[in-house]
Formats: sequence, C-alpha cells, structure tokens
Amino acid sequence: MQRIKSLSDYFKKYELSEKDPESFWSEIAESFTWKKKWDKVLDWDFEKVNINWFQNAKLNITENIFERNLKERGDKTAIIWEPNDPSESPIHITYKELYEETCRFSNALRAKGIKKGDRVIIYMPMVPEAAIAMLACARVGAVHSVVFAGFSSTSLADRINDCQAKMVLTSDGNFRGSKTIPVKPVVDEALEKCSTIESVIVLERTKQNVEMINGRDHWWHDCISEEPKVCESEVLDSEDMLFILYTSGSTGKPKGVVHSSAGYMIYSAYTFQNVFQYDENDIYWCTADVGWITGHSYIVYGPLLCGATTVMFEGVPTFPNVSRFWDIVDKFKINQFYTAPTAIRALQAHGLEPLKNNSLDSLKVIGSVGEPINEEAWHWYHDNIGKGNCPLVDTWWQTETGGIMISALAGITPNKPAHASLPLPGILPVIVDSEGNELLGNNVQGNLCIKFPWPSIVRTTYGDHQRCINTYFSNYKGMYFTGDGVKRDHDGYLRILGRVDDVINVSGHRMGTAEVENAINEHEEVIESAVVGYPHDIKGEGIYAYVIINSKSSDDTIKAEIVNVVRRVIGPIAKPDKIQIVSGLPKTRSGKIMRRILRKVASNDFGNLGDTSTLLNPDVVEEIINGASL
Ligand code: 7RM
Repeated sequence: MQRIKSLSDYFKKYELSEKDPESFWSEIAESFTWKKKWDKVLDWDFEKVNINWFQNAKLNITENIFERNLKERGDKTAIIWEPNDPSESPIHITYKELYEETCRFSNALRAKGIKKGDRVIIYMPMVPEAAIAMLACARVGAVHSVVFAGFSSTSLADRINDCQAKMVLTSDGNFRGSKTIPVKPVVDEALEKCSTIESVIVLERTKQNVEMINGRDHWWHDCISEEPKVCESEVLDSEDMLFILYTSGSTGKPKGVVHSSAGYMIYSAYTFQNVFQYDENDIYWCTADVGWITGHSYIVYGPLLCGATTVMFEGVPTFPNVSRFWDIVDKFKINQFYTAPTAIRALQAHGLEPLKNNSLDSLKVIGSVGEPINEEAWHWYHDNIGKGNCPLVDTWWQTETGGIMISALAGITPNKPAHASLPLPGILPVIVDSEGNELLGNNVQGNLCIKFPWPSIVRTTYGDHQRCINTYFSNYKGMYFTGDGVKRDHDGYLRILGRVDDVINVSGHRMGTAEVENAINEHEEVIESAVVGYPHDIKGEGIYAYVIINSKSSDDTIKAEIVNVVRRVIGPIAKPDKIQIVSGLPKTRSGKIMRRILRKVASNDFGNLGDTSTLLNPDVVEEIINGASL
C-alpha cells in the first residue's frame, strides 16, 4: 500500500492526483489482488451520475483481506473483541481464524440459497460475528445492508422492504451496559410487514428465550456446524454492489447509499493506512458501531484490508463506569484511538478523576469523526487523552463518500484545533456560494462540494437513481454537494461548519428533521409538527420539536407519548430533547414553515429573528418565544 511519508510527499501526491488522477489511483490499485485487471481507470459523468472506476476489472474484496494477507499475517490478530461485561474474557481472532469462520459462514449463506446480488440485512450487536456476516456476504457476492441494532422494528422493516432483502442475520439479544435488550423479537415484529425474507439466521448471544419460526429461523451455530473452512469466493466486477447503507437526508425517507466493490476497497484501505499511519504491530481501535459507515470503513474493511489488528467493543463508554474507554486503551495497549466528539464531551463532563488510574501511554494517534469537534473538546482530548503528544486527526467524511475525505494525516499535517484541515490526495473540494460560484482563495466560507470523483463515491441510491441525482448532483451543476458548510481559513485549512440542509447531527447520528416530524405526526392527537436542531453541550445538536395538538390530555402526558411514538417509529436515538406545544407554526404566505425562526428560538437567540414581514401569522412568533422550552 502506498504510504505518504511527509508533508512534502503529501503535497507531491496531491498534485499528481490532481493532474493525473488515473495514474495516481492505478498505482495504488496495483497493490491489490485482482482476478482480472481493469481496461480503463475511470469513466464518469456527474450529470447522469454514472461513475465507473477500474472498468471491467474482476475481484473479490475478501480475497484482498484474506488470501492477500494470510501468508504474512495468518497468525496475526485480526480482531480483538472486548465484550460488554469486562469480566467476560476478550477474544483474539487471527487472520487465519477469521478467514475460516468467514468461509464457514459463506458456505452457510450459499446453503440457504444466497447468491450474488441478493440483499442480506445484518441487524446485530457488536460481536465478531457481525464482521464475519459482512465478510461472508462479500465473499459470496451478496449485498449486505447493516441496520444499527438500536433502530426500531418499523425502521428495520422499511429498510428490508426498500432493498427487497432475502435474509436477515440477527441475534437473540444484545448486551448494552447494564441492560439486556431483546433483538430477535424486534425482527419478528418487523417481518410481519415484510414479504421478501426467506430466512433468518440467529446468533446466540444473550441466551434469552426467543421464538423460532420453523422453516424460516435458524441458529447460527447450527448453520455452520457442518460447513467446511474453505469457500470459493464469487468473482465480482469492480462496479458490482458491495453494500447498501441507509442514511438520513432532508426528506422523510432514509436513502440506501450504494457502494461498489473495487473503488470502496481501494479508498477505505488507502485512507485507513494514511490518515492513521498504521504500523504493522499497532493495535487500532475505532469505537463506532458497525451499523454506521464508520464501522464499515474503519472497523472492518479498511483495517482488515491493511492487515491491521482492529478492536471491536460491544459495550458503552459508561459501563461499568466512565473509565471504560481508557481501561480498554490500557488493556490492549491501543496505538490508534478513533471516536466521536459526543463521546469526548460526555467523558469530559466527568472531569479527570476517571483517568487517574490510566496510563494511556500506548496511544500514538487519536481521531475524531461524525460531527464538528468544538475547540474545548479538541483541547481536552488532545491534552488529557493524547497527553499533548499525539496527533489528533479530525476526519470529515460521509456515508456517501465511503471514506475519509478531509483530514490531517497523523504526524504529517500540522494540527489545527477544530479544523479537518486538508483534503486527501484525489479529493478536490470546492467552496461555492448559494448561486454555485466557486469561492477561490483563503478566508472564504460557503457550501462544500467536490468536483471530481474519488473511488468510493456513492454510485446510486438503491432503487431510485433519480433521487441520487437530485440529492447530490443537482444543486450545483457538475459537482457532488455534501450538504455541509465549510470555511477555508487564512492558511488554507478547512473547517467544517455543519449541515446547511434539514439534517441534524445528534451525537454524531444523522437525522432528517422531516423523518422525526413524520414519526411525531403518527401520534393521533398531533396536527402538525416542526423539528429543528439546537446547540447541545454533549450531543452537539439536540432535537427540538414544536407540536400543534388537538387534545384534552395534559401537555406533560402528550409530550411523554410523543417521545414514545418517536422511540417506537425510529428508535431511541431520535427522541426529541425538548417539546413545545404551540397553537401555530410561523409560515410564509406560500405555507412554508420558517425554520430559521424556529431554530433561533430553540437556540435561545431571539435578539435578531431576521425579516418576519413575509409571515402569514406574525403573532405566533411572540407566543413561541414566550413559551420556549429552554
Ligand atoms: C462519517 C460520518 C456525515 C455528516 C457530514 C457532517 C458530519 C462527519 C465530521 C463532520 C465536522 C467532522 N458519516 N461530520 N465528520 N462534521 N467534522 N470531522 O459521520 O453520513 O453519518 O454523517 O456528519 O455534517 O455531512 S455520516
């Protein structure tokens, strides 16, 4: 794998990637295993959104993880698994063992009729089998779609139906902190609304009682018990779908972001290697869940493609106490630690006491992802976890980008607090104003677009290509629009300012305001609702809901019911933090809700509400301010 060694090397590679992207990427691609090489490196069209990397090449990503690594690293630990309960023993799985387990499960998938192109839903806790499930799908050419196990049965059913999945891989239950959460019953409930699922494979984890439906449901251990430890991999085309991952946007329905095989493989591996500057014997830990893109690219694919040792943690940062993260760092002598600002802020709130028995001396690199990291959290993380001598990589990217786009390279790019800093080689960011004019030079602020394809760019939104075009490629002609605001400072370093659309980022989780509104509106006494984000000390953004109701129940009762509806429809992560019952919403004469005003009120920033003269109902603003739930 090509490795950037110094700042001047970075600038050199960046320049090459800009001048001659095809030779730049093909040189990187050469270090992978191909069944057949490409005819052409790149063909692209941002109008019809037709992007073709490594045209007509054939490969299987799992051969690049296993066959390519086994000779040198067969006995090296691939995954260290730390269970929820620290008194349960961790598990170390070597590359050879992971290969064999993946093969056995691949055979099991084939035995249940899974073929290339079939969609398989993975709804599992953070256990090694979740990674094995992903890899086995990839090995047989099935398209996995991991659904975060905290999502409700409704959300799960929506995703199954959208991609017409044939199979669900799940567990009996899930250990999370002091709780044991049922998982299989959620799947059962979802499947009442789905007709495409032929089988369900259930991993035994919590050993709680679950109902197994004859003919449909099978135990994981039974499925693999007779299967051999070898399994021929399916030959895939570069552009064959590797996975679908659902993500929220500004409309109500989550989109199935599609990633393809070759481009995603190359980009996740290249960025992992270079951003974290992984060395052969390092132990790397990313605290994300495999249900999100960060887990896909930087727990599973990127690290395993690079032959790294990657840690998977089943639990939560606060169980059995708030030292848990730091105990794990010391326990496995973690060298690279990658987490989200929300976790940092939550732990920061407990002060330095929880750190007093930890050395953290093994750390070489610390990373941040998922949301803007505020300067205070940046310094706390840098000074107390990195002890002032670890580079902090603030990595900006998205589900749709597949891998890290803008970030310092550990130990190479000078650190600048709260700045994602510089684009990776091959990434051409542009800042545009609302008319789409490119803002050149330094000290400019605007919307972040990317004007050239990179290997792991989103290929389509599953089942609705037009939606992909409309969402990402129509706002600014000839460019991919990220939905984020950005500032280029006087040094040319980039600082991400957060979403400029109706997406809010709650504890690093993307949430469409429309999605939350739709859930709230399911309550039969709700007439209308409007959801906005507001600054939240720990979560980054909190969810503030304005709700018009037609009810005789007390406000407190209805608020509690609304919270429950959202929990049931989406999942606990989307619960509103604040609910204000209102008699009306500020609307323009054309009937559009003026969210700008609602955002200001929710942020306790009434001073300058801006122009309210176009409002149909200016009186309601006063009422909203007076009743604001602050
Ligand atoms: C990886 C991930 C994407 C959105 C993105 C941003 C925000 C992510 C950073 C960040 C500032 C960062 N994928 N975001 N990383 N904002 N600095 N380092 O999170 O699809 O779930 O979310 O997250 O708004 O558009 S995601």
